[in-house]
Amino acid sequence: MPLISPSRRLRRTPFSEGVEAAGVKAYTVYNHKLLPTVFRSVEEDYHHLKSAVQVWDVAVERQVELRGPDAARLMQMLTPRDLRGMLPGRCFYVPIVDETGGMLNDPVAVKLAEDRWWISIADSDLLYWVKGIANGYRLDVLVDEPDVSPLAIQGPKADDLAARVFGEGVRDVRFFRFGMFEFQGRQLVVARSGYSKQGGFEVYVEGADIAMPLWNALMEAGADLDVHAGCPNGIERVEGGLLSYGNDMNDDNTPHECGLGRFCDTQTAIGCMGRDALLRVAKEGPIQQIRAIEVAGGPLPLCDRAWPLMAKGKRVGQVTSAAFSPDHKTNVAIGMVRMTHWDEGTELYLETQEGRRDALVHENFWT
Ligand code: THG
Repeated sequence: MPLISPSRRLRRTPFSEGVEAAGVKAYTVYNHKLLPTVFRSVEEDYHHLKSAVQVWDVAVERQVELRGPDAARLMQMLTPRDLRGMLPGRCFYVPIVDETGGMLNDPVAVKLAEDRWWISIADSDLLYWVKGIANGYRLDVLVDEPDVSPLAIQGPKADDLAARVFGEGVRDVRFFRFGMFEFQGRQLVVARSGYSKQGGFEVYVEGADIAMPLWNALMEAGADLDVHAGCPNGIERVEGGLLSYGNDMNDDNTPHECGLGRFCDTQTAIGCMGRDALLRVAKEGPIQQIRAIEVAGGPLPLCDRAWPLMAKGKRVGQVTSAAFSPDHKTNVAIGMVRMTHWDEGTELYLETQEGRRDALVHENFWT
C-alpha cells in the first residue's frame, strides 16, 4: 500500500515523538488523528500485550467536554443508559444514538463532577451532534474539545508499572472508576479501563506539555518489566469482542443489534434522543446481532471490507473484523448475523476477496 501524506488535517499527537522513537510500523486514522496499529508485528505485539505491559498512545480517544449547570442534563439527553446512579469518579460505556435509534458513537462517559463531564469518543465527529443539541435546546453548558490526550497502560503487569509512577494507591482503583493521581505537580485522571481485555489503566493527560515526560517516565520505570510501546491489538480485541465503531457497527445499527442492549435503560432514560425508536426495538427485539465467528483454515487476508456471511446461497450477515489467533489456533472474527442463523453452532460460510471459508457462529467471544 502507498504511504499516506501527512498534513495539518491528519493530526499528530503529543506522544507521536515517543511512538516514532519506539519504531511504529503502521498507523490508521481515527478521529482525524494518527493511531498506531503495529510496532514489532501484530503477532509479537499480541503475545507481549498478553504477558507483559504496554504503553499506548490513544490520544485519538478525543474528549467532548460538557461544562456548566446543564452538563448532566445534556449527558442524559445523549444516551439511553440511565445515569441517575452515576457518581463523580465513575466511567460508563454509553451508546449514543440518533432520533431513529441508530448508533452515532460508543464512547466512555467520565463524570468528573455534576457539572463537568468528558465523553471519550470512538471514531465519529460526535462534537457537532452534541453542540447541535446544546444550542438547539438552549442549554446552559459549554461544549468543546479540551487539550486532553489519553495514554493507556495495558497488560498483566499494568498495576506494577502504574504503581511505580503514580504510587501504590493506583492499585485500589476499581474497574471503570478513576482517581486523581499526581505527576510532576499536576493532578491527572487515572481510570481502570482500556481497549483490551488484559486489564490496566487510562491516564487522561491534561496538557500536551506533560505528555512526553509521562511517556518517558513510564518507559524508564518499566524497563525491568519489559515495557514496550503498543497499541490496540487487532487480534486481541477481536478475541475479546471489543467493537470498533465504523467497522463493526454504524448508524444503520441499533445498540440492541450491537449487543449493547444491556447498556440501554430506555424506559427510565427519560428525555434521551431516540427514545421512542429504541422503546420500539427493545419491545420487538433486534432481527440481527453481533456474534463471535470462528473461521476455518489458515490466516485470513486483512479484513478491509465487509465479507458476506452465507447459508445455502443466501446472505445472512457479514464479517467486519477478523484475525488469526495464535492462542486459539483459528481465525476469530466479529460478525453481524440475522436472527434465523445466530444460534450457537450454526454453520455458515464466508465470502472473502480470496475465496470461500467455512464459518461457525458462537454466542460468546473468546475471553
Ligand atoms: N477508552 C476510552 N475511550 C475510548 C475507548 C476506550 N473511546 C473510543 C473507544 N474506546 C470507544 N469504544 C469502547 C468499546 C469498548 C469499551 C470501551 C470503549 C470497553 N468495553 C468493555 C467490554 O466490553 O468488555 C467494558 C464495558 C463495561 O462493562 O462497561 O471497555 O477504550 N477512554
